[in-house]
Order: sequence, then C-alpha cells, then structure tokens
Amino acid sequence: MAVERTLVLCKPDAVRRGLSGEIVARFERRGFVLKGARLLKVSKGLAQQHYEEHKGKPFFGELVAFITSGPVLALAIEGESAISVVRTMMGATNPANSAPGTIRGDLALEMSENVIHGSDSKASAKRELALFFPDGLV
Ligand code: IDP
Ligand code: MG
Repeated sequence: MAVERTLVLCKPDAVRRGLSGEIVARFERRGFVLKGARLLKVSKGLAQQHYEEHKGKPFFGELVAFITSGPVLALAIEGESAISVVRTMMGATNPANSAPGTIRGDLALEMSENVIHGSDSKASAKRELALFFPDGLV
C-alpha cells in the first residue's frame, strides 16, 4: 500500500466525444487527486516514445496515427495504489471484453478507440509522467 502517481490520457476519441469531464469525475469521485492536467496535440515523436513498447507490432502505425489525430487530455493522478486502481477502473484493453462499470466497459466498443490510457507499472508511470509533464507536477 502506497500513494502513487500515474499518467492517464483521455484519448482523442474521448475528447472528441466530450467524455473527458466524465472520466475526470470518475477518478475524483473515487478519491484520487489531480496533480496535473494538460490538453495537448501529441506529436508523432512523443507518440512513438510513449508507445515504444509496441514498436514493431502490426498495429503500431495505427496506434501512433490515432493518438496524434486530435487533442488528448493528459492527467497526472495521485492516490493510494493509483497505478493498479486506475487500470482496474479503465477495464480490459478490448472494450468488447471490458466489464460494465469500467470506463471502457461503459464508454467504448472498439479496441482502436478505447477512450483511455493508463500507465501499467511504476516504471511506466515514472517514464510516461516525465514525457507528458516535463516541467514537473504541482
Ligand atoms: P492498454 O491500453 O490496455 O495498456 P496496450 O496493450 O498497452 O493496452 O495497448 C495500447 C493500445 O494499443 C490499446 O489501448 C489499444 O488501443 C491498442 N491495441 C492493443 N492491442 C491491439 C491490437 O491487437 N490491435 C489493434 N490495437 C491494439
Ligand atoms: Mg498499455
């Protein structure tokens, strides 16, 4: 048990569909605290760095094209066990398998447009927060 920080991205589909407020509200209602929030258009370079673990996979090009297709809302979220709890709240990667009550299970239907990203480990959270909040957090 430890207070952690993690990176959440409301992906371009979420921003486009007007769902970022609902996503923020879910995390705040759960008890998490916002330590950073930034609306930005992700550059191709940032996208490639962010998704470097997927380099070489057949869907990598599609992934980069999608995350750069419109603004994302980047959030730094803090709270008890934030990394794993946020992942649980997100639901399974493929929304067709995401449980109702999860963000993807309630708001998405397709793997490529699954509304949210959340860091998957302590190392990823540290790396991804530094990419999206290079000036640090409050
Ligand atoms: P995650 O977002 O649940 O952590 P990852 O395995 O890290 O899932 O994949 C990153 C993103 O890449 C997913 O959110 C999804 O949008 C997309 N993705 C993952 N696997 C596939 C695939 O097999 N085909 C197409 N897109 C995929
Ligand atoms: Mg991932």
